[in-house]
Amino acid sequence: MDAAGILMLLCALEVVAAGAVNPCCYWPCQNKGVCVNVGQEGYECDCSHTGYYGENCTLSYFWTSVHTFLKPRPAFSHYLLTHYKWLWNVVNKISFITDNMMRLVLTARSSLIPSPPTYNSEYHYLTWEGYANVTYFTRLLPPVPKDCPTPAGTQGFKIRPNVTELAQEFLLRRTFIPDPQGTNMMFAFFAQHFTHQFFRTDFNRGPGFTKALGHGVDLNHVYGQSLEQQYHLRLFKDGKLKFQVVNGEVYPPSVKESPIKMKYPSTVPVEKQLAVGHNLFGLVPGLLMYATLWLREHNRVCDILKEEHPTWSDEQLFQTTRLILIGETIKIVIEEYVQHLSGYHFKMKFDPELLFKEQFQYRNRIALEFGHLYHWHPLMPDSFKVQDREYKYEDFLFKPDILLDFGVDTLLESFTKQRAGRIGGGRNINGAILNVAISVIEHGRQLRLQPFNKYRKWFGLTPYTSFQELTGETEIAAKLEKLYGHIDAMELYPALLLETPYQDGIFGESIVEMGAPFSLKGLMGNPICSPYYWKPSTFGGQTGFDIVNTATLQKLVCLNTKRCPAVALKVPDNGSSKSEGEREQTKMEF
Ligand code: SCL
Repeated sequence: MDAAGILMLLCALEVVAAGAVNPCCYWPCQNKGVCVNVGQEGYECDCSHTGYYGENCTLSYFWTSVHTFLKPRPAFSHYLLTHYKWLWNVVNKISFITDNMMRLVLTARSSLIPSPPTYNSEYHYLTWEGYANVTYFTRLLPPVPKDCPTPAGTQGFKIRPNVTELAQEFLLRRTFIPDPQGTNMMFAFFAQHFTHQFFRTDFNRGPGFTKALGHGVDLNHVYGQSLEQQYHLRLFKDGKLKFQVVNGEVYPPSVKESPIKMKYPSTVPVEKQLAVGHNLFGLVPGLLMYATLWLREHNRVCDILKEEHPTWSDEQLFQTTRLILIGETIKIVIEEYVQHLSGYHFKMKFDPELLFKEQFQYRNRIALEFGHLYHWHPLMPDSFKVQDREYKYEDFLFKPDILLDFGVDTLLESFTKQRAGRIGGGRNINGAILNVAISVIEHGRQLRLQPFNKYRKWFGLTPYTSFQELTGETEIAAKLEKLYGHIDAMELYPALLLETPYQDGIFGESIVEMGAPFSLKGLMGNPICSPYYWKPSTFGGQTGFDIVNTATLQKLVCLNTKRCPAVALKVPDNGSSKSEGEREQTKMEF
């Protein structure tokens, strides 16, 4: 008998000695019913508002059955949305259809996210603390009860596979696997820059806590986390942010002018340490590049607002510009970033009015599970190409000089050309950052995340019945089965990366079906999307409202760079990126 076997036996004896297993560890309640243990060894399922009834919430009411019968499977919808381009080209021109489809996408996805938020990592039952204490990430599924026989409840082994071995065996890149959707480094750095405003784990307190108390798109990575940081970053003239001019171009100020606590190694001299809203953005030149673009955009919008409102104070110009940039960000994320990521031929639209007649809560709380599934380190290449140079990780990280020496334009060109790695399918994380994946798995265990299949169920997906079904092959599946014992004990993060990706897709069904609801809820749950905010006056009048409603990544670049390089979130395939003429047009429009 091996060590795991002995432990299992000991565990079984322990259980016998203690009397009985907490029945909720068997996850008896189906269809989102809530398990409550009653007496010494009993339980009850609370099936309220689930559309189901019966002891384990397994019996469906009539309309639930009708609904379930009519609802297409996610894999089917995804197939339709990513095929028949010619059909979508027609559909996309009929606003009656696209508006209704977009509304359906938004409501169907958002309805999977509890709002107001429910659990956090401290409580497996509802609490006022869990609701009110925004220093926690919320939790879609409560932690596995501490008295369960195994980390997955009752299935699988008591001891989880060694994390380092797991990562090295299944996640470590052998040879670079390019993303079949053509995703480039421009996308990868956008993702990193954008998401780090709401994924800011407070590691001093633990992996269940966050420093980003806005829980959404508040642009704290541009404006700082606190009022103190914001004041250091502001010029206090015409609403603008502080900046410095290097080689005739505008860049973020150094920490000398903006004394905020940035994280740089001591090898970077103080005058070279750029100060931006997120204290870790000195890490990657790609992050500093986006930080510079948004800083330039902020000051550009301030000029436009000041022209229209010469009487406005610095404060009003600053605050209004911030709202405009939040709007621009959401517009670009939905219509370009999510558009690209989804691979849909259906054209996504950012229009808050689509939800005005729907039941929708304009609030958001970042979930721990969202943070876990967004660890997209496979995107990172083996080396970073800038013009004719190629940088290894150690020569690229914490090198703000790369931005200042080459300039924003050159980085934009280079990052648009370089292909990113495929996220799904396994074995595609560069060794230099494998430690991050290791930490994610460790945190998942520490936080007692429920097993992968439980998340599949929550999002309306059928749980996998075998590792073969998960990975779509036999070799890795067999190894996983040996390590975990049962598919119902498989952990969330490794499963997301090891699931068979969609055909020519960046990742598989689970990342899409779990990521899209969190993502869209976070974007549309922003207060600027609510009826009292979503009007021209919020953005300083029609001009500001137009800036939001016509924002594109290409415009963000063109209006803030000298050369106006062609950019996109995927590598150019002959003729897909904008022509010189079209870009001239973009420049002329302003
Ligand atoms: C998606 C996302 C964020 C994370 C993971 C997946 C995604 C739609 C239609 N979104 O936005 O695929 O697509 O929302």
